Amino acid sequence: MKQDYTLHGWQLSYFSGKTRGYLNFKGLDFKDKNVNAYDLMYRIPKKTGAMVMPAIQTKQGEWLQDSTIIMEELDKRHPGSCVTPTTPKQLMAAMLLEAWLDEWWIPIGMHYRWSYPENYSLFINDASKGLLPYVPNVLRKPIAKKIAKGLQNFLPLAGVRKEQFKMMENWTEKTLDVFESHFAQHKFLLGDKPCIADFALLGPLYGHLNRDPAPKRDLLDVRPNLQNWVERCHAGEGKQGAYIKNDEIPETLTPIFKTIFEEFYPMVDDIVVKLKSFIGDKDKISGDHISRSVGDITFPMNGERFSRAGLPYTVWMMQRIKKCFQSLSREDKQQVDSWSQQYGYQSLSNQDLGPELKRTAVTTQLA
Ligand SMILES: N[C@@H](CCC(=O)N[C@@H](CS)C(=O)NCC(=O)O)C(=O)O
Repeated sequence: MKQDYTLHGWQLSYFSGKTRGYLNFKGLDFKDKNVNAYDLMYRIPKKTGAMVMPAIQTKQGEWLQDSTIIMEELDKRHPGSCVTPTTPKQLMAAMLLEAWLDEWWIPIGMHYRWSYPENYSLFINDASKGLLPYVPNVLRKPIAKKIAKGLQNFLPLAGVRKEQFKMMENWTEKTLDVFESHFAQHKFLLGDKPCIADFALLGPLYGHLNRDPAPKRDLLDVRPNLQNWVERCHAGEGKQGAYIKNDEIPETLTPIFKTIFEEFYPMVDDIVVKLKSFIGDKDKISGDHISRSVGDITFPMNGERFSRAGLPYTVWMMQRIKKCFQSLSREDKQQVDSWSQQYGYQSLSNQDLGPELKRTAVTTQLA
């Protein structure tokens, strides 16, 4: 292996775009390798514990999986240009945005890809070339079509249900307008330099909304500030920049944090309720495996109610944020509290996040 790192991912994959943007920004020596069938079905599961992308392989033969952990770990190994803010409000804001962008937006990305058949041929082409690079098209395309069908079977679980299409589209247009106005004034989410949340925003926007033909035309081509941000963030720009001074959070993001506290928090609360009843009164012990989904959850979306399967993984992400909040000094906690109180949220430490969870690839266990 010539490069320090290999990114195993696809252009069309949500979390690969997030990770690639980060690697570009850090200026790390990496090879961008399309995941092939052997890596996806054999090597990645063996090395990381799940059939998932992206995964990073180091020159020394170590494997890292999970975009959040990849950024955390590589920032430790390469401390120049760290992407986690160090001031309390910006730190918590960036972590919350990341969790929301990783978890809430998945149905949005999937809906705009799979509910519009004009997107399918790009997927089939990319997936067939990626999986079976040396096999002729006539043989590999039917295989990619099968994979597409398999992925579509998961749509209802993710909340991509016909009766919710309009709700998701209204919500998305409104939210993208907020980002469009934000990027008319700022280069990145928290100033002139990207943070973990910028890379997380590449998740839904790079591989899905600005690449699949239907959403690209209808949503991104008409929002040039947002589209320019996708390009510069994925290209790794902003190395010379800095976050906004005095730990300020830009006002243009106020509607986004309103959404996080009024919609995403109730989503997490409902997963915790389902998680607790999943665990029940039985004597569970540390290491017990939790199923990937704990059943359907319902929460507010733009004044309506949205349903999808609830994933304990989301709770693990929020527990990680709560631990970080709890490790702040008293003064720093107060700063963050006075910020979240503006959204009616007394303190980030107030949220009941149930029993402590440990991540195992894409699922969780009791800690
Ligand atoms: N939390 C993981 C999520 C990775 C993920 O969901 N990747 C998708 C492709 S973009 C995948 O491979 N999904 C298969 C699965 O989750 O079983 C990360 O941040 O890397």
